[in-house]
Amino acid sequence: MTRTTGYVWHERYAWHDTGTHAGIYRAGGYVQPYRNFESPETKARFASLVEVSGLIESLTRIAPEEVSETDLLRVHTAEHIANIKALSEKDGGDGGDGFTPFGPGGYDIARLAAGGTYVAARAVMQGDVDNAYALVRPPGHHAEPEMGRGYCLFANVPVAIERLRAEGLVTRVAIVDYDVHHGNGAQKIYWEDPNTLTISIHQDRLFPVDSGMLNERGAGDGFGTNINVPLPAGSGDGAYLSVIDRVVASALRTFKPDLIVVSSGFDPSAVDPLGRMSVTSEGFRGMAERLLGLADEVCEGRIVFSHEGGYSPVHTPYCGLAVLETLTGIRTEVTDPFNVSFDDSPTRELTAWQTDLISESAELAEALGLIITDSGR
Ligand code: 3YP
Ligand code: ZN
Repeated sequence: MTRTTGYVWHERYAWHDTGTHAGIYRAGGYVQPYRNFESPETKARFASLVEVSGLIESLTRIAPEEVSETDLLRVHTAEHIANIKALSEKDGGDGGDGFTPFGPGGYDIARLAAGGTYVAARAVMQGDVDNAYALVRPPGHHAEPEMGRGYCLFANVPVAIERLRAEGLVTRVAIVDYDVHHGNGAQKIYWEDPNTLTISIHQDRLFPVDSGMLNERGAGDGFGTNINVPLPAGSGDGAYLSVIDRVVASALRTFKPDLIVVSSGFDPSAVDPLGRMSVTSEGFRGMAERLLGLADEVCEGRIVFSHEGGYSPVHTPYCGLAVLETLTGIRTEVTDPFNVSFDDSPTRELTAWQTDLISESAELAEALGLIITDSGR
């Protein structure tokens, strides 16, 4: 089945300037200057492959627009917004944790990123397209109400969701985050919100090291609607697909959202410099297929992907294309050259120690059924 798929990309996303670093560290002394892992390359090369593969001809391009300060204020503090704005008007600076550099004009590009997620989600909710992918930069899933964190200035996904809510376009939303790092931003923002289900699949204690544990389940009316799946390092396609089948599927069927938003990070890739996981482009394709199937089941196919991390400039484009091919239902003639090195690798298979953790998460997803019934939500 082919579908109409919205696609957001803007050249200004590549102009977000993370400066001179050695990966994540500051250059200087014996640290030779290089670029930041979060450089334009990964995303710009993904956008290039979308063009060169020809898939662009089958996508519905959607132009992003900057969200306003009012939009940001639904999620962030006035102090945080003013701080980013002031730094952006001078030489740039850091988002708040020492790991979130940005250059002059970074405030506007970050608003264009949140706006990219917003226009993609709006197009899906209005039925202009069946589904959508927002290839935005900077990412958003670590940003918290009062500070930027881990390359993220503003919480793109929550800012988009809250604007849709303010416009009466959506009520119940599920966020599924498969970036290798914990989706601490959405967890914090929606901690007490019973109308937003937040699920994060990530490498156990990678970043932030002190969050993303199984026992973080939300509070008050939002108890039960936050589910963490902290997979052991080394998990591959088998583990991730099992998480979708055993945890995400069960939670989504119970929660019945109006819209699924995916925080799409390709840093679980087997060759990512920041993650220690082993997912191939076929693993990402399989996750996308399952997520689309679940969207068909619970919310008439309404699903939007918002790009987060992914730091292999050479592998990210193939992982991203596999997801976009799934969204459109069109297979291009592109093959991922990295697949050969993983085809027979045991790292792709589900192991017993991964299954133990997934079973614990699956219990939390099953518990959601009782919690929702008991509270009448
Ligand atoms: C590792 C240290 C600073 C940023 C962090 C990774 C950010 C990321 O990809 N989050 O999804
Ligand atoms: Zn990440």
